[in-house]
Amino acid sequence: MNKKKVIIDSDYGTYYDDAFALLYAVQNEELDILAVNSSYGDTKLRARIAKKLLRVANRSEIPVYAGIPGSMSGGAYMFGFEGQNILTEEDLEDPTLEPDGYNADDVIIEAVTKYPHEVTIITTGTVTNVAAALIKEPKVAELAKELIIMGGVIVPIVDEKGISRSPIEEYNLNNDTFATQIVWKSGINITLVPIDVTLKVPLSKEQIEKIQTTDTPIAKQVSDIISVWPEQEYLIYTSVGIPTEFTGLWLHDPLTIGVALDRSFIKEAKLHVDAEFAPTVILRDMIVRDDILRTIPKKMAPNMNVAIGVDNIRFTEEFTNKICKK
Ligand SMILES: [Ca+2]
Repeated sequence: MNKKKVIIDSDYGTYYDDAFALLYAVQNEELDILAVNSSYGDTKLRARIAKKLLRVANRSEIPVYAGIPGSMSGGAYMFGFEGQNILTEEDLEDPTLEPDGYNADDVIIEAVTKYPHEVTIITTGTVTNVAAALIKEPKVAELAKELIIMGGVIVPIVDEKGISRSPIEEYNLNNDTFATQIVWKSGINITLVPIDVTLKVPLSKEQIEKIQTTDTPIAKQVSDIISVWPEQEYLIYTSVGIPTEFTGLWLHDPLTIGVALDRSFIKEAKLHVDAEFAPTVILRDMIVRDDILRTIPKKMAPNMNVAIGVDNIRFTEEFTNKICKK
């Protein structure tokens, strides 16, 4: 089988879904995962989380590289619960869970140079490591097959209560605005999977139950992560000044893996998308506002592929089945 070569670059630990994405990826034999990179904030800790997840999945042969700590835009948030129900106290000291290297950006350059036009880079955190690779070696833009990004907001969505569930300032791109602009302008072949589309793929109650009643190491790990997510979500929202009840388990990051596997999961459009940022990196999620579109200049040529719809039932079923696969 001609496997699809991918690098998965992510901010493991903040939300549940990076872990879900990695565990979903390793359950797909058609993916050749060349490397797993960590991004944003404490990348050493995030790499350790990825190492542990790969150990749980019995895929410790996949190398994990810590990326640039913090962000290019200065500062980074850590919530303090990163790795909860993934890393034990012993895991924090385990030398076999140290990253395989601290040069995620070089790993990107090496992979696309070794396999020109074959490597799909998937980012489900900030694009810091990709930006660093592009600064060191601008040819990465031409040599990479594709960059699939979970991030951004194209069409804000408003729920039945009238609350905007798609943040005005989407987390991944906003957490490193400098890196985002480098990547945007590089000419690399981008497919953007924005949060307004990933908010259409929550796991259903039945799908969660199926995972919770499946007795495999991977399904059990996902269940353990699910069990602490309501309290983590509460902490995240209250830390940005918006108390909320538990809302859902969206497959934000796993959808990028789904797109790498099968593009028919999404409906796509070629759009010109620009990045708009607030003058501060303070999160201002959940502002009620439904009158904006993030796609701007009509007269400008498209600069990326954008997911504008998703086959949510087929994707969430596929995800659940793969997580529960023996
Ligand atoms: Ca993420």
